[in-house]
Amino acid sequence: MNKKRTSLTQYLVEKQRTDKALPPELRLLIEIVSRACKTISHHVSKGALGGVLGSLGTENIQGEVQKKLDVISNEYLLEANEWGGHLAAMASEEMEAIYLIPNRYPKGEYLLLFDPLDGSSNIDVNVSIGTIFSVIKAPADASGRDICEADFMQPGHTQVAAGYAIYGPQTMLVLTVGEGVVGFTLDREMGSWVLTHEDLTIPEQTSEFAINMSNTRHWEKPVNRYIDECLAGTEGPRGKNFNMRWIASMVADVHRLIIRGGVFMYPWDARDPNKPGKLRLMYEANPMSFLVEQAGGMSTNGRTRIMDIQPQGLHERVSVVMGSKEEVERVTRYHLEADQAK
Ligand code: P6P
Repeated sequence: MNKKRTSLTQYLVEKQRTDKALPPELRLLIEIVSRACKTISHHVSKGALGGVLGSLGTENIQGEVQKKLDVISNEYLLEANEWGGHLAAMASEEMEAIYLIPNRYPKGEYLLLFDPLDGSSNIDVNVSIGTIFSVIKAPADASGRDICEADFMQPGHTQVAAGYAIYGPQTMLVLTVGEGVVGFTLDREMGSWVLTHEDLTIPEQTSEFAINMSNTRHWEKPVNRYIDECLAGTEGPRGKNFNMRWIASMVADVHRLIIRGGVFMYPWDARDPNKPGKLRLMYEANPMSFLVEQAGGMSTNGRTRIMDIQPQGLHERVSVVMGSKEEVERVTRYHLEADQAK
């Protein structure tokens, strides 16, 4: 007899029975997003055969070249979620303004934010990419009026669910509703998400860091101090050797540290001093921080907990240091020591 397989639906139904953290509308939202991710996975895996590679010759709100799959993925998530009656509005990396639920559909109490296809610069070279999503509740006073961007300006600790789908050798869905982190692997033959990682936990210690080293000369001194100590290996103050990885796809780099530990860093750098960082707070750093903290890790902007940052704008950027607790604590301590020495 094959080992019993728990589907995403069964996991959510059983969680809903035992746990207030999963109201029916939130369960529906997660199932619908997971179904959209299955569709995106299908198109991503077709690659050149599906005529979906390459760029559109347009730019998104971020000023980044839009890949065909960026726009296709965004449309799938909008179409999948707009009719269900569980959402009041959506927001996406690919759209400047928020997306209001059309009046022909009922509205719900949740706000969904997403990066429909993160790491899309990797699409054409067949490297893992992913979809990141974050769920918050619409303000209580929002019922009966149109949602506005200000309603999305909630710190990351207000999230009620977050997750990502990673389109790699396997397609996986990694999810939290605030009670730990679970992982599902897509069974393509059956078209179902199967629970394969019941309790994802990040080791507090690690010997692996992920950062784009080509920016070394642009970093703040505390980042140089931390990385230099890692590179000094056993002869340095850390007394151990470190390994480095950089996939340049946040979903893939963070998935690795959730599975086996590590620290992921995209710090502020002097190339564009007015930008606090490259990654976006609302639909990249916050959902990933929720998952990392729920898996026992830590996530700061180098100085303060990312999920305590009060957002000022839908597409604002943030410096990111997240992963194994001991390393994030060290990087953050170095920043605070440098500030005190000023
Ligand atoms: P760089 C992808 O474009 C992304 O937004 C993240 O997924 C990734 O971590 C980062 O940018 C990579 O940036 O500067 O190394 O290309």
